[in-house]
Amino acid sequence: MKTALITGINGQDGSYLAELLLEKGYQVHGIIRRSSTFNTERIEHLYIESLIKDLHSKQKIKLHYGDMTDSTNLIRLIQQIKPDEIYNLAAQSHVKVSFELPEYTAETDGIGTLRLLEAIRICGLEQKTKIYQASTSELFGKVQEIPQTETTPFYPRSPYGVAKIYAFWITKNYRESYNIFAVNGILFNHESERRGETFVTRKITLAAARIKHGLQEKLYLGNLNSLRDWGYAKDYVECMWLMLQQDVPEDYVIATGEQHSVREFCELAFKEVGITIVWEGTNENEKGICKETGKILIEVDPNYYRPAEVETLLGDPSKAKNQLGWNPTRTSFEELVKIMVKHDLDYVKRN
Ligand code: NDP
Ligand code: GDR
Repeated sequence: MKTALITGINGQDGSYLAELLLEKGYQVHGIIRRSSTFNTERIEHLYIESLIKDLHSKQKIKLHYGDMTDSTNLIRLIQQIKPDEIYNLAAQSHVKVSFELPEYTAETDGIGTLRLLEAIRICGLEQKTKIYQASTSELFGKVQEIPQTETTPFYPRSPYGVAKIYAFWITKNYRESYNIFAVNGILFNHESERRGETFVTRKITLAAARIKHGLQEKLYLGNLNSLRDWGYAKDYVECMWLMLQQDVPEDYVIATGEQHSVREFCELAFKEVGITIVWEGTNENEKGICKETGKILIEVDPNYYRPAEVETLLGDPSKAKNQLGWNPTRTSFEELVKIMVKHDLDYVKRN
């Protein structure tokens, strides 16, 4: 039985990856942070299922308290677990918040990765433990080439992007210096019904559901023109695993190769709840109006603008397609929006 350690196991990606690895028969260890409220909602079902299924044998999922800012904790856990694979998904992952918390973001997202890599060395696991680093399309930032590939130059536009660029290079450097099987997955935006509620897609699908149920009046957004290459998180975690199953450690771009605007995402999400949005005005005065009732449902709030914006991202997943045999458009953009809205209509009703 292989053993995996997932940092950020209770996040969106961590929860899907834990499901996948359990299905594949792994013993899964996960790091969670101490919190004053419960923070394991996304993985509770796994924990309970694992307990029931394996009542008399070894429990397949184990959670440990930890933090990417605490080297002693990371070293101790890696020494105890001696994982075959580490998936480093823990991060302060909100780009806008990183402008408010630049130092903490650097500590967690940048130096945190170094701490894990050093822990592998300190424990003498260079030849045993493979490590996946959650790199991001935010590295491309102010894009230098369209579409973006593994060779496109980086130009990050936020403290988050800058912290992740350190993590990218230190991962590559430890691969080259110490022969550790360390890879970067340069993943473009991926969403799901488990997406954090302050990321734009989930904010929109939740608002559409609440407005439909009469629980919210309006949705306030920032940059509606922003273009993203959005995929489905459940499809993307499979690539993380595939990257660690290769003979040679390499970095890969994971994307759909399709681009849509925030505005388009709104139109589609509202259409799913039976509302047609028409737009009036420009820039800060732009409004999304319900065609059926004439009510203003979407307004721009400049508070959601970022000090520096990443205007457009579009990935070229050819390498992942050819080398990993991965299908980039398993879940289409339209299906993704449908899945999220359907979930949120039920979720809003239940809550
Ligand atoms: P989430 O924000 O949903 O999850 C992040 C996880 O990291 C949470 O479990 C969080 O714990 C944990 N975490 C945050 N800070 C620390 C810390 N100091 N120590 C330990 N754990 C910490 O992110 P996603 O699942 O969406 O993303 C996973 C990774 O992939 C992240 O590294 C992200 O930057 C990266 N990424 C994501 C993309 C996306 O579109 N989703 C695209 C490209 C890269 P808690 O619940 O306690 O906050
Ligand atoms: P992003 O995702 O910054 O790409 O980072 P987010 O959903 O936060 O923003 C996408 C785009 O939408 C614009 N936008 C808004 N964003 C938010 N959050 N809230 C709003 O109200 C709003 N209005 C418009 C943003 O300006 C932006 O252009 C995500 C994270 O998961 C990162 O961790 C990951 O690395 C990248 O995707 C790839």
